[in-house]
Order: sequence, then C-alpha cells, then structure tokens
Amino acid sequence: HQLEKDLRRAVEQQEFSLDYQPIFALANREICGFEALIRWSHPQRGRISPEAFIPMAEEIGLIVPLGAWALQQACQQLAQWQSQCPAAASLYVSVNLSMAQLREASFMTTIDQALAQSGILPSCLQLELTESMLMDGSEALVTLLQGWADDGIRLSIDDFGTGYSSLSYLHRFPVHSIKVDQSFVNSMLQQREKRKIVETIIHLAHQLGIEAIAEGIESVAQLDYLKLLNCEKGQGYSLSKPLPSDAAELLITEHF
Ligand code: G
Ligand code: G
Ligand code: MN
Ligand code: NA
Repeated sequence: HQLEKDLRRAVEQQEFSLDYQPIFALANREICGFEALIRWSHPQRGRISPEAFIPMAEEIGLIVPLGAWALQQACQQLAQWQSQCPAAASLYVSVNLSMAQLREASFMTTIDQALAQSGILPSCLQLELTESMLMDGSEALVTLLQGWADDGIRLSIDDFGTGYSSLSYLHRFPVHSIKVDQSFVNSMLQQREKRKIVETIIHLAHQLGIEAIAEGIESVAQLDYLKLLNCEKGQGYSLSKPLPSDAAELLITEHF
C-alpha cells in the first residue's frame, strides 16, 4: 500500500507539523489554549488531511510514535511561547489522543517525558479523548486517567454526542471538559433538534461541574447563542482557523 509506505517514510523524514487552533473563553474572548492539529506535507502530493492518514496510522501502529511526536512538539512549542510571553503562563495546549496510544504500556512515560522535557505545568496540558476510548474503560484506564487528573492534567471528551455517549463514564473518569461536536454546533440555529442537543450537552456538563467547549463555531450568531447558554469556551472558523505555529505565535504576542 503506497499510503502506508509514504507514512512510514514521513515519520522518519519528519514531514509532519502542527497547526494550532485557539480555544477562546466565550465571555471575554480571552485565548485560554490551543488545540494542536497534525498536518502532513507530502513531498509530491502536498497537504494530506489527517482524516485520510490518521486512520491508516492507527491501523498500522504508526500512531504511537506519531502521537508521541505530536505531544512532545506541542508541549515544547507551548514552553517556548510561555517563556517569550510570561502573561501566557496559564495558556494550555490540547492534544488529540488515539486508542492505540492509551493501550501502549509506555504511554504514561511518554506523557511524563513530554512534561519534564518541556518544563510546562501539567495544568497546561489538555488531553482529548473520544467517547469510544472511555467506553471499554478498564479499571487500569480509570487509574491511569485519575493519576493524570491528580497531577493537574486536563481531560477533555472530544466529539461529544457523536460516539457511544454513555453517562456512566462521566463520573467514572475525572473529566474536566466536554467538547460539543461541530456537527451539532454548525446547524443548531437552523435545526431545532440540534439546538436542543447542544443545550442539553452544555446543561449536562454544568450539572456535573464540567466545563463545555463548543467546536466548529462558524458565525457570530452561533457564538452569541453559545454565550447565552453560558458555554465556557469555544473554537471555530469565526474565532480563528487552525494556525501554523508562527501565526499562532504572532497572535499570542498581540493578545497577551
Ligand atoms: O484539522 P482537522 O482536519 O485537522 O483534524 C482532523 C482530525 O484529525 C480530527 O478528528 C482530529 O482530532 C484528528 N487529529 C489531528 N491531530 C491529531 C493528532 O495529533 N493525533 C490524533 N490521534 N488525531 C489527530
Ligand atoms: O475531531 P476534532 O474535534 O479534533 O477535529 C477538529 C477538526 O475540526 C479539525 O479538522 C479542524 O480543522 C476542524 N475545525 C475547526 N474549526 C472548524 C470550523 O469552524 N468549521 C469546520 N468545518 N471545521 C473546523
Ligand atoms: Mn479535537
Ligand atoms: Na471534535
């Protein structure tokens, strides 16, 4: 398989980079964090979407080294921004994880090393997990995540509402925030049912003392509506697209 060969080479040749999408506090438009999103610039084919290569990387086990790279890179980048800009001391970076990484026994060490080598505070790291990763959650996984949460690492449930939404893991796991999936947010003002789902997810989060992060905010009207619902945070094209690191850095210098 050509894509598989290319992917293996890409890891060795370091053809990957990270873009950073700001996460805003909706009430005051403060930037509170950045979601790190992996990008692949293929030497012949140009940019390839993660939607095309992450599943393949997961299938062939490459997501383990690739994910470790993304985690280290994101932590180091944040450390650099924080040292340049002391006012950004509480800024965090949010990293997407795959199931295969959680299953890897060495992943705990990967997290510890990313924190130690970059020197960022554990509270400046957010890990994004999907519902399916928590669904077959063993006691061992509960212990692992509890350990991270005790250290201050933020745990967020990504794409909430699109997977196997089980309410039991919301109290089994030390969840810090829920990310309301963009498929609900982007049509909520046209479709009453989507709107009710968004409202219910945000309400559920608040009832449980969890913070809500809306994804895929593409208009001011959506932003205003989410503010009305007291949704704490949000990301989306109407606030900022994912940015290459130099553009994100510029934004930080202007913002803080
Ligand atoms: O920006 P967007 O097209 O970049 O991202 C597409 C998908 O790829 C999203 O579901 C996102 O969670 C996933 N993704 C982006 N970066 C990473 C990463 O470093 N690790 C994993 N596991 N998924 C990622
Ligand atoms: O699965 P996850 O939530 O990690 O995926 C994030 C994806 O959403 C990335 O591909 C990112 O580029 C994309 N994204 C971020 N903001 C918007 C937006 O406002 N609209 C759309 N359509 N996609 C967005
Ligand atoms: Mn995400
Ligand atoms: Na998502």
